Amino acid sequence: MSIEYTTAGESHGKMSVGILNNVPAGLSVDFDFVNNELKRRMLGLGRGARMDIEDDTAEFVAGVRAGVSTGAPISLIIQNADHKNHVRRIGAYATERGEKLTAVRPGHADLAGVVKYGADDATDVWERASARNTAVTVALGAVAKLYLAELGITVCSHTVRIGIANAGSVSLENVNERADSDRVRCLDGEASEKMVNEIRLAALSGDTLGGTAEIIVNGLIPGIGSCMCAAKRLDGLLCGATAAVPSVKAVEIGDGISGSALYGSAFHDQIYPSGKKGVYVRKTNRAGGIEGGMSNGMPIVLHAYFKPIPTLKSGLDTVDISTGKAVKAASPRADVCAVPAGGVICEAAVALAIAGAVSDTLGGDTMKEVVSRYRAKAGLS
Ligand code: EPS
Repeated sequence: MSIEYTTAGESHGKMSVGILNNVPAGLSVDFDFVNNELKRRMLGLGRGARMDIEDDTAEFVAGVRAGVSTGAPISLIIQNADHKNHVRRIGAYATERGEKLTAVRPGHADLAGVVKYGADDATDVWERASARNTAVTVALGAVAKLYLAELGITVCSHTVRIGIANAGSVSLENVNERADSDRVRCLDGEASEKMVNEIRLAALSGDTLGGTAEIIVNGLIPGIGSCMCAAKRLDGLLCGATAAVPSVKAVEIGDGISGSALYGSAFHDQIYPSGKKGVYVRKTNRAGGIEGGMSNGMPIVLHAYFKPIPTLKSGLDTVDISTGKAVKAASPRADVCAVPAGGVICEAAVALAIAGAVSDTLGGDTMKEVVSRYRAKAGLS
C-alpha cells in the first residue's frame, strides 16, 4: 500500500480538507514544520490580496496522536478566513447563489468546467479549481517531507525564471533557506531584481506573468520507481504530480529539453569506478537522477514551467455564456505572478509522489520497518 492523498474544499468554503493514506505508524509529525511550509506557500512578490486575509494553519483531526502517526489515515483541515465574507454564497448551507460568473476566463477551468458539469455559471468550477486548494497539498506534502526526512531525503526549490528575467548559475547549498529570504525565491541577486521589476511592470499594466522553478530531491537511493511497469515509472509519476499543480504547463527532467538536441555522447552521464566495490560515480547529471523510470542515486532535478495567471485585471477576450456575446473575461481578485509560491507547491507535490514511490517499494507498517528496509536497500546494513 503506497502513500497517497486526496483533498476537498472550495476556495471560499468553510475549510480545505486533506487525507493522507498509508502513512506508517511512528512518524513524528512536527506541527510547526507543517505550518511553516504553509507560510512559505503564501510568500513571494506578486501574490493577490487573499494572502493578507489568510493565516494558513493546519489542524490535524485524525491519524496523529500526541504528535505521532498511528497508521490510520491522517486528516487535516485548513480554515478559510475569507469564508466569513462568503457565508451566504458558498457551502452546503448557503442561502443564495450570488452573482453568476458567465464571462468565462480563457486559461482557467471556467469554460471546460461549465460544459463538463452542465452549469450556467462557472462559480462552482472556479471555487474548486482555484489554487487555494494547494494549501492542502502543501500541508500533506509537509507530512510526506517528514516521512522522507527519516530516510535522509530532502526536497527543495528555487525560482529560475520570471517572465524574461533568468537566473544565472547558482550555488545549490541550503537552497530553501536562501530562496525563502528572497522576494521571488531566486538565488541569483541580480536576476532577482530583474524578476521583481518584471512583476511590477506586469502589475502596472493589469497583466500577469509565469516562469520556471527548479525542484531538487537529494538523498534518494537508486531503484525507486520501476522499469517494469509504466504506471510505476518515477519519471511519469513526477511529471504527472508536477503538471497537476495549477498553472504548470510543462515539466522537464534534468536537461531533457536542451539534451534532445545533443549527440548521445554529449548527453549521457557516463559511469566511472569509484575505487570502492559496488559504488560508481558520474561527473554529470543531465538525466536528472532518473534512468529507465527509476532513481539512479543522483539528485532528482525537475523544472516546472508555469503559464501566466489566467485572471487578468485588463481582461481577455471571451464570450459571455449567458448571452453568447463577445465580452471581456471576468477579472476577480488574483495573483499577478505565483511562481515563487509555485516552487513551494511543486516541492509538496514531488514529496508526495516520492513518498508514494518509496512506500510502494518498501511497504512497512511502522517507520522503524521503513527505515531499516531503506537502509538495507541502500546497502547500509
Ligand atoms: C489562492 C487563492 C485564491 C487566488 C489565487 C490563489 O483566492 P481568491 O480567489 O479569493 O483571490 O488568490 O488563485 C488563483 C490565482 C487562481 O487562478 O485560482 C491561494 O490561496 O493560493
